[in-house]
Amino acid sequence: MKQPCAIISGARGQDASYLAEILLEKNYRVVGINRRSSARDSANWRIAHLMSNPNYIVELGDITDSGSINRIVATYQPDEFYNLAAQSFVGASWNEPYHTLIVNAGGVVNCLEALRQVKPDTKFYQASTSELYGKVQETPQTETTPFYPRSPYGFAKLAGYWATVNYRESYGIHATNGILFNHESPRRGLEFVTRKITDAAAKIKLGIPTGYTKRADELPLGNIESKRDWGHSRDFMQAAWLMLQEEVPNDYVVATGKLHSIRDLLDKAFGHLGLDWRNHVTKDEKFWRPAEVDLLLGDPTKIKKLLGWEPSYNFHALVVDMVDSDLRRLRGKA
Ligand code: NAP
Ligand code: G4F
Repeated sequence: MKQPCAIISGARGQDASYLAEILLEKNYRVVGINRRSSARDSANWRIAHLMSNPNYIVELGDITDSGSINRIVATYQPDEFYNLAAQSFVGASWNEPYHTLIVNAGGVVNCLEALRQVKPDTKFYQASTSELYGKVQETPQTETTPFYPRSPYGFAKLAGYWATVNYRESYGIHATNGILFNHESPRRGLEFVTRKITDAAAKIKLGIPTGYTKRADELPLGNIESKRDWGHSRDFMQAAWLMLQEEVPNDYVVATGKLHSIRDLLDKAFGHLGLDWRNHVTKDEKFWRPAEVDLLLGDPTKIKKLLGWEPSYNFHALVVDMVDSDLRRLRGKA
């Protein structure tokens, strides 16, 4: 049997690192696309362990540069293309709205065009998001819930979502949207609230300054009233792979179906280390957003029924995994 080949854009990101592991375990040839970074070695920390695998190749490319994507598709003739590249931080999207639009919408069109022109039978996965629901119109959110994005990140991703549907309907491309709710892991970026909390809790436990203010044990946060449906990145990338194994392209919500507040997260993370977060958390306007998404809760019935997907991590296991991992990483620095 011919060895399958998959391209993953945004290869050094959280999700791409887990997806590459999943595909390599299935004997794929994996081509990761990374944009140039002047800090290449430190930027590649999530995929450093994959670099010596002969089935893992890294190519320099940027999804806003159509020439680079066309070249990579033409060279590798992939069976599957996972577009995970994005300006993925909602908070930053108000500071860089145009850049966010170009990457999160224009970049999707570049990937789809490359496939249409060069390899139209490639199966395409678009990393869509629960941020499309924004100011939610019903709860829980399903594949048919109307969208109401609340940020430049959200409205750019909305265009990416519809570009994916449009290339499916216009050209018959096997193009699928995974509408993924928040998913985290020990590899999550430190700017996202989950990892910001688990990292700070571990630092406080070990007596290492959190680094936010002059007070060594302070954790400044924004709106801690918001609620999310948090799962694990590895489980969610398993769902992405399952979607592209289907004959017919489709759009799927991926979520745990369980709602938790940031207060629950603080209780769990600090509590796991015998700490009380109320002694450390302060409010800082800087971390508030011009428009907030108060609540996101997904209904994963469709993917469970049609693809048999089940998450293996619950909220407790996810938070404990993240806190323990931060503790292990930081112990050498205490
Ligand atoms: P992440 O860790 O921020 O990874 C995104 C990657 O995209 C980064 O490595 C980044 O490169 C790369 N990138 C940014 N602009 C690029 C460009 N123009 N060309 C090529 N690469 C570019 O995010 P993630 O959590 O793994 O998320 C993966 C995807 O899923 C994103 O599209 C995100 O919007 C979407 N999503 C995530 C979640 C979630 O909860 N994690 C939920 C729904 C949807 P640098 O390392 O150079 O910055
Ligand atoms: O962790 P967050 O930054 O994630 P957010 O905005 O939900 O976005 C993530 O999930 C989306 C899927 O729904 C993805 F599409 C997106 O790419 C990203 O992965 O913020 C979560 C909540 C927000 O309500 C925010 O206002 O936490 C609140 N929050 C409160 N204090 C904070 C902070 N968020 C951050 N990042 N930092 C704070 O200090």
